[in-house]
Amino acid sequence: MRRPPRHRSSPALALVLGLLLAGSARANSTGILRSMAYPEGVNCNACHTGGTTPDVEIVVGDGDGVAIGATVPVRIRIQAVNGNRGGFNLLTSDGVLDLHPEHAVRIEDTGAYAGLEATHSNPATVDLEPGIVEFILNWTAPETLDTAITFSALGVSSSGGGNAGTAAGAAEVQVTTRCPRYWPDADGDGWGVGEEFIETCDEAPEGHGPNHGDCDDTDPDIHPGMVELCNGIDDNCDGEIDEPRFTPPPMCSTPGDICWDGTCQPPPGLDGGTDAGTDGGTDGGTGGGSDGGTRPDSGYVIPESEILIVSGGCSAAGAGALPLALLIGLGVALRSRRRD
Ligand code: HEC
Ligand SMILES: [Ca+2]
Ligand SMILES: [Ca+2]
Ligand SMILES: [Ca+2]
Repeated sequence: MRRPPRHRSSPALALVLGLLLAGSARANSTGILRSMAYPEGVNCNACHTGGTTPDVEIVVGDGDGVAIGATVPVRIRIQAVNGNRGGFNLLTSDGVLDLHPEHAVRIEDTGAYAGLEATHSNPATVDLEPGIVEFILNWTAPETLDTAITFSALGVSSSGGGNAGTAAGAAEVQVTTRCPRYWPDADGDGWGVGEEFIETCDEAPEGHGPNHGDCDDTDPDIHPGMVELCNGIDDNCDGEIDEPRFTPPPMCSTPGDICWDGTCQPPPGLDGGTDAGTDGGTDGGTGGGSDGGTRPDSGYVIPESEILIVSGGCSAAGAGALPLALLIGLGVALRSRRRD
């Protein structure tokens, strides 16, 4: 562990710094709270030195105001100028910060800053987007109309090597709360269509829903956030049909089965044929195949994008039946999706 830089300074300051370090040395890579670990006004750059200052961006919701009482994601985006890791501290003037399922962060839950301050619980890496270290948390807006709720963040860009050669940038945004919006919703599933909406703090207008982005406004079982079923239909409106195809439960109840052509079936190459081709197409393709089946050749390498987190893992029987390429693919996907 690297020590923070020495400061040529007064004994009083040295004492303060000494106390600080005693209290916060362990807290560094797991995040620092402004309210707790060091006095207000002390920036991350008191200890993070020698690096390039990153641009930091705070995005609250879709950036177009937040409905009173609504919960929206807050993203802290740090330019990865000193390496591919980073940390942050965020303070808001109102509402309540909370965890987002995609990211483990630390929310201050006691004292004057309870629910108003968050820090990283581990340095995050460049993940979602090249060149950007991003943290995601949730924020619930207050029930009052307010045009000036402040979010301010400090974001450190680092490389995994401690505090040397790192630096923090700062960002601040003002967020407005407004009345909820409602979109025309014919099937009554709460998800409307189109760009036009009604904004009102009164009751929801007839035939309108509080969300938008429905991709089939005639079927209440189809809308964003729906569980994707193996049925040849895009149930969750993400533009993809029957994803993730290669996840055993819950997509397919039989361990080892995959979703192919809208039904759960044994994985590629296991339809009783003899095709050992590698053309990635269906059996009978140009990989030397001739088994007449409808699934890919046994040598088909499953794209990583088609594999999502396997909750509960594969059963031994299922795993034994999977081609090597699929197992390697699963391992890669699991590792690349583990975030904190
Ligand atoms: C009192 C000194 C001090 C302050 C203030 C401080 N840090 Fe640190 N930080 C350190 C030290 C020392 C390390 C290296 C040891 C460690 O990893 O815990 C470190 C490590 C880190 C790391 C891991 C770096 C890496 O990639 O290895 C991150 C991220 C980080 N700090 C973020 C922050 C942020 C964000 C702030 C401001 C909100 C902050 N730190 C304020 C001393 C400090
Ligand atoms: Ca609808
Ligand atoms: Ca889908
Ligand atoms: Ca489906």
